[in-house]
This record gives sequence, C-alpha cells and structure tokens, in this order.
Amino acid sequence: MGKTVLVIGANGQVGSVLTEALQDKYGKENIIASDLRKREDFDGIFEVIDATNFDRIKEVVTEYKVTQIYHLAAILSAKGEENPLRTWDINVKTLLNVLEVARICNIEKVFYPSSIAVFGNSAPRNNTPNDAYLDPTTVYGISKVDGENWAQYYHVKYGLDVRSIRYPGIIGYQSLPGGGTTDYAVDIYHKAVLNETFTCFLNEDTALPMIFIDDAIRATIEIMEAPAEHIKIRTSYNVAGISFSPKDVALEISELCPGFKIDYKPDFRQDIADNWPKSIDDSEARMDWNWKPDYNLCSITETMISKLKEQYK
Ligand code: AKB
Repeated sequence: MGKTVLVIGANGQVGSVLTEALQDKYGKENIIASDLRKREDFDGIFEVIDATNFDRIKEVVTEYKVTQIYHLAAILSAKGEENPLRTWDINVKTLLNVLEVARICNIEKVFYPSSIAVFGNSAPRNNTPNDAYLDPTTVYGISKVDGENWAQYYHVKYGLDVRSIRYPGIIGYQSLPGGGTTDYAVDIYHKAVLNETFTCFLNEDTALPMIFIDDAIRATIEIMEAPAEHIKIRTSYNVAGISFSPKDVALEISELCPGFKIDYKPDFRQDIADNWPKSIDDSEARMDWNWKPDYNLCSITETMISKLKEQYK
C-alpha cells in the first residue's frame, strides 16, 4: 500500500528538515506538511493545522487518506517554563488529538518525539539508561513523560503502532531552534561565522547529549521503517549522538574560526541543564533497530561552519 504522510509541526527545526527528507524518500505528492502558518517558500502540499483542534486534524487525515503521522508540534523546555499551563495544553492535548484521530482513522503508524528532558535528579547523570527513573523538573519534561505513557497506552490498548525517540539537543544549520535549553549549541555557530562574541547561557562545563540534524532525521526515519516486531520499547528510545560542553564546542570552533570569542552568563536554563543527563546510553536503539550515529563534534563543526558560511555569503 502507498504511504501518505502527514507532518504536524512542519515549520520547526526538525519538522522542516524531516519534511524534505520524507518528500525525497516517498515523493512530494505523498507528503502533507502542516503547521499554524504556511511557509511562503514551501514547495509541496501544505495544510494549515492547529493541532489543538481535533476536527481539523481529522478533516485533513480523511481528505488525503493519510496513512502515517509525524507529530512534532511542541513547546520546548525553556520556553515552556514561561507558561506551564499553556505548555501542558499544547504538548499533551495535541498528542492526544493525534493518537485519537489515528485510532479512529486506522492510521498505520505514528511518530512522537520525546526528549532527554524526561530525566531528572534520580537518573544517573552519565550514560543514563533507557529505563532510568523519570522525575523531570520542567513542564516540558513532564509533558514528554506523559506523552510516552499515552503512546504506550494506545499501543497496548488499541494496537496503534506508535514509535518514539528521546531526542538529545539537535544541531542543524537549516533553521533555528526556539525555546530549548540546548539551543546554545546552534546559536554558537551562527555567532562564530558572523565574527561575533557568543554569550553562553550555560556555564562552560555543562555537558549535554547532542545529535547532528542528519543523524536525528535518519534515526526518525529508521525507527519508522523498522519491522514492528523490532520495536520492543513503546514508551520511547534513548538515542545518542555525542556529548559535549560549551567549552568543548568553543575549542573546536576556534580551530576553524581563529579569534572566536565566548563568554558565559548562566541564566535559569542552567538549572534545567543541571537536571539533565550528561550522556545517554542508547544500547536498546542500537540493538533493536540498528541505530548508529555518524557525526562527531569535529564533523558537526566542519559541516555547520561551511554551511553557515554559504548561507551568510
Ligand atoms: C530542549 O532543549 O528543550 C530540546 C530538547 C533537549 O528536547 N532541544
């Protein structure tokens, strides 16, 4: 059977790149991108969807006979703290709408992104295992734990094929993330290429798990393509790329941009990062669906600097 894929949150940091990757893989005519507003430069099928509106999701799914949904819309960790109730509403209500539409409309597969933000103080900081205790400290993290459990519930109760990854911080050149605690690791490259001093909102030794956008997109498509019987975890899989601190990335950038300057002014995001893992153990993803990252800090930095230099030319 042919695939018709709906991407909700297609304008975001992951959604925009994932939509293009899916268009290349399955054909432009089979991908329906959606978000709150249409992107002027978008090439393909686009529908405006506010995912808090159940009926609108159902309407688009029915109209296009959608077979798979990637639900990426969410408010991230730092932004989420500004308005906890709204964050809860957006992050959880939209997921429940998607799961319920998927159930009613017999959707074949759903992708739901979770995050390293599900971990809190009780989890080991280094090499955090997939099944560590989850006691998140942000409303975003709480909403992701909740989402993971809803995903598992829909799988167990209704047989819905929901698959999920806990994304680390994602580093990409195509678009800017908004409202995350790991966002510094994207901004820093922009400032380096623009020859500007970068003021980091985390202190220099704060190591966090990160992943390059190409690896994140590949992981997303690989978990969705894996045979259903290989997906043993129905809450969410840890997926690691690499781990580094602001000092590590600044040193790597200095190799390519001599004279690059960084200073440190930790703010409330430091507290969020201090409760997250420094590195995560993704052996279940490696074992169950053959996950393996390609990029390290050196290749990420080379790619980010050369792509951003082209963009700012
Ligand atoms: C954030 O920083 O909030 C996100 C995440 C790790 O989920 N990038």
